[in-house]
Amino acid sequence: MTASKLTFPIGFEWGVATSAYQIEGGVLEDGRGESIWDHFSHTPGKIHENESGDIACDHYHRLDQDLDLLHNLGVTTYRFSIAWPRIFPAKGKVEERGINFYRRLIDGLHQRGITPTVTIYHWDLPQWLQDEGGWVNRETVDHFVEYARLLFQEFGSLVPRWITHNEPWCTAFLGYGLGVHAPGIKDWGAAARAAHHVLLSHGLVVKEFHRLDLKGEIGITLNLNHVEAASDSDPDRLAADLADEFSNRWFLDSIFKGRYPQLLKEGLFNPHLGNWDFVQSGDLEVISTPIDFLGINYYSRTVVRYKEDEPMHVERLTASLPTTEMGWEIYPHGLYLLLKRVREEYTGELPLFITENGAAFTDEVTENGAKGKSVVDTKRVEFLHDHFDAALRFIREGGPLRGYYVWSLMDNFEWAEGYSKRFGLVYVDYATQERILKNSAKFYQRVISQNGIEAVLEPHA
Ligand code: IFM
Repeated sequence: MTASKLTFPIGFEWGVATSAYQIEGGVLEDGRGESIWDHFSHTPGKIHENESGDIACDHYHRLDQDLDLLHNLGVTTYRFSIAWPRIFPAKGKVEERGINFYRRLIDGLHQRGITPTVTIYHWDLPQWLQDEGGWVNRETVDHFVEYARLLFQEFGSLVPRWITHNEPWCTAFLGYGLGVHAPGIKDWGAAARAAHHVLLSHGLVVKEFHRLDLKGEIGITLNLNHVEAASDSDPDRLAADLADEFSNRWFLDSIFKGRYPQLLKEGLFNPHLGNWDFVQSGDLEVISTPIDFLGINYYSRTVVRYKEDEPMHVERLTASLPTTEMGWEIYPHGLYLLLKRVREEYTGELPLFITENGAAFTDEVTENGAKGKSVVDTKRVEFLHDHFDAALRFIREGGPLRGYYVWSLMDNFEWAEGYSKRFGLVYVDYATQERILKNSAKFYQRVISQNGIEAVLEPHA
């Protein structure tokens, strides 16, 4: 029996995503400067087993091989980020060799018929900027605009889709609030300030892009969460509202409505956030400069209940559904609900992209003699199938979802988790740098070539 097919619209874009620090390695090559992630990962005790991105997937030295890998997968677009410290290794210094690396990458994609999607900032702030306060310092905003302008001048005619920031929530709150990401600062006042400056830099770069009258499109990628209350009680619903403001509306309201959400302003999160004197007149108009698309990273849902003595009165429940290796609940329906909600409340007919979705599972390489090596990652195949299905439900209701980038092309440096979590479609043997296509990569090849999925996943897949 052949399962029936669920087909995506013609022209739907299929991609994979990576980021510079997570795959490139080559941290001392061609005049690259230090980033906050070099600094942080070299500080003992910050990263799982004190690992770092020094070598990562050695992508910097294996560019052609990895471009062929992308071609082999059949993706129509590739989302990667540019390492700011390769371009501006020191204050006022531009490094041509860094620019040349990305030119080779972009040209190599075009030669293989793959459309580049560039993330301008995926967390690797130059350390020289952190030494001046990083995102807490408003002047970093001007440096970001200068950096983006240079990228637009160099690559503006070659890159049709630009993403200003990847997951500003993580930049601000993991980096400056919880301190579990670089630069490792634990100060919620600083985190709120950093969040505002990241958003401001986003708006100014969008303006700059339009001022230069470039042909492509520009947007931002947010990590959004489907938040649910543990019960219908008023306190639990308030907790869900608070969690939603903190993880979603802080960014959605400011970008799409030009205001910060109400509960935040009423200070329900305080005293942790300090005061809001960093918001200057006109900032929110800049932040809400119209964009051409919204990128959404979706991984899981969050279920919360009210707890008086929790810092934000929000307690996150432990998982009740099966989880990935990250401990994140597997909840594909949340993707559908989230897309629907974002469209209804914020974006209307604005194009949407899933700029990241994927899963970490424990993978094992099997030797099959003459047939070579394989990785039977059935859980990842099921995960992707069910999330594609959820996306398709949204599209069938008229939802303007234009493309999907799976996280990630290959296993890589998973930030504080080091190399312990594997998100790739392609397995990386870090000892030899061998790349091995997992079954999920083969599944994705079929999805792309058929522009669709089977209605019910067949057991062999
Ligand atoms: O690896 C990260 C990526 O850098 C940003 N989004 C989430 C991924 C998985 O944690």
